[in-house]
Amino acid sequence: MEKLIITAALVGAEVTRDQTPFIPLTPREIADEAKKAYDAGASIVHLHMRDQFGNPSQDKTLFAEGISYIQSETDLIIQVSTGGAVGMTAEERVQPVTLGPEMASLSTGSVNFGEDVFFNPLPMVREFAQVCRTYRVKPELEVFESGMVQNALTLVQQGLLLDPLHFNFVLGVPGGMPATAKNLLFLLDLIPLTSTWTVSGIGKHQLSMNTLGILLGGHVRTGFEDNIYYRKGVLSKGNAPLVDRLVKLAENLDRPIASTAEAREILRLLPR
Ligand code: KMH
Ligand code: ZN
Repeated sequence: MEKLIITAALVGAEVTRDQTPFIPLTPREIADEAKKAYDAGASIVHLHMRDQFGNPSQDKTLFAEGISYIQSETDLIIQVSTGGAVGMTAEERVQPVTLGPEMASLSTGSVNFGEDVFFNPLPMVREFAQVCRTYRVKPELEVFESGMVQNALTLVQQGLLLDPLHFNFVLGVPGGMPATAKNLLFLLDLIPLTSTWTVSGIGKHQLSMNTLGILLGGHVRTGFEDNIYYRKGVLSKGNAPLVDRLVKLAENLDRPIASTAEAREILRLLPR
């Protein structure tokens, strides 16, 4: 099996300070959290930003500030979000890709998202894929339900996504595909053999989905965007403890952790 790539999704768009005092909000706090996750063993950070009021923002200048702190202190692979928060416009969402990070998330279809809809019609997905190509940014294809794999393969046929693809199966979002082993195996059957993949489990499903990812030879995403608890009823005191428990688990399961250089090679990221 390949070495294990751990992604830390540090912030997300939905978690608030009321839910956990440990969520980082400012670019400085997010960068400090990134450094701790890096020291614990993460090689990628999936980034969202928040404005001065703690609300989700895709403002390019906030991303530029956070990324410059992170890059001065770590060798982390930066993956910006193009998902932002539900209700944002396409123009708002795509902004951070124009900074030319190594990676960006790209959801390849719409999905119910709790009481809302996370809106990703195909023309918007095409546009985001095109911007990624222009800035030589590798998309991480965010899959919340199986139709999104089909859409990704359509974009490959249209020359907008290039082999090898990298998928992130985000399982357990209310309205999306439930976080079960059967669903993960089903999704794995749909993707091209040349693909790499990672798995994210929402809330209490984070650890079980990550464990499956380690066992099945995939990669794993952890962090506050998906889950704020270390165990039932106990908040995690940061993103780093969530990364650290995966490092320990992977060691026990004989799966070495990828360095940032190794992760770049596994994902075939373009040199910067
Ligand atoms: N905040 C969610 C609506 C992504 O980053 O690409 C979408 C999301 C996906 O977080
Ligand atoms: Zn995200």
